[in-house]
Amino acid sequence: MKDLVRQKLSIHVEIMDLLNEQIKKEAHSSSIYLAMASWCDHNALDYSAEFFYEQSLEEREHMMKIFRFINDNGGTAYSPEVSTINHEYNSLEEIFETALDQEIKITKSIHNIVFQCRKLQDLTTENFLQWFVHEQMEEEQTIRRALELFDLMGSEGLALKLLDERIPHIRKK
Ligand code: OFO
Repeated sequence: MKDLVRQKLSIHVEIMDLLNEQIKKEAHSSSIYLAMASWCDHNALDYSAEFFYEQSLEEREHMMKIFRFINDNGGTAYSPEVSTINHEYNSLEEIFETALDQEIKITKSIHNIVFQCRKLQDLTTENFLQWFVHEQMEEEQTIRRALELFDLMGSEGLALKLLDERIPHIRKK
């Protein structure tokens, strides 16, 4: 991008680059969750499959929010490439543990951009990212609620089926 155009951005140039990195991370999350939905579908865990289909869509929406924010503020958003998506899992519990790790990584990444915004006095982006800070807190809580179910109910045979039926209730309305 030409320097003059970059100087006209209402968001800081370094922050815009971090936001483009975040677009890739959100796209990656969306694809990871789609692979998880597929695994659940193949293992007849219908409610968990629905949860991850929805989660995948939400991550795409997060990606689009950032994408539009960059373009609306005079920057250039880059369409992300996504690679190396794991499709092999040993259990539903492993899937939710992996999902929690992924969300924690995303939370750290969002917090890092907020810290950089403060350093560079980019108040516009800091304000925009507050929604994501809150969203991440909720997403981590939701997945932790799923993991608690494994401790409470177990994960073999009928217990797994019953646990799967509880999955639609882990999101707070
Ligand atoms: Fe949960 O990752 Fe998006 O923000």
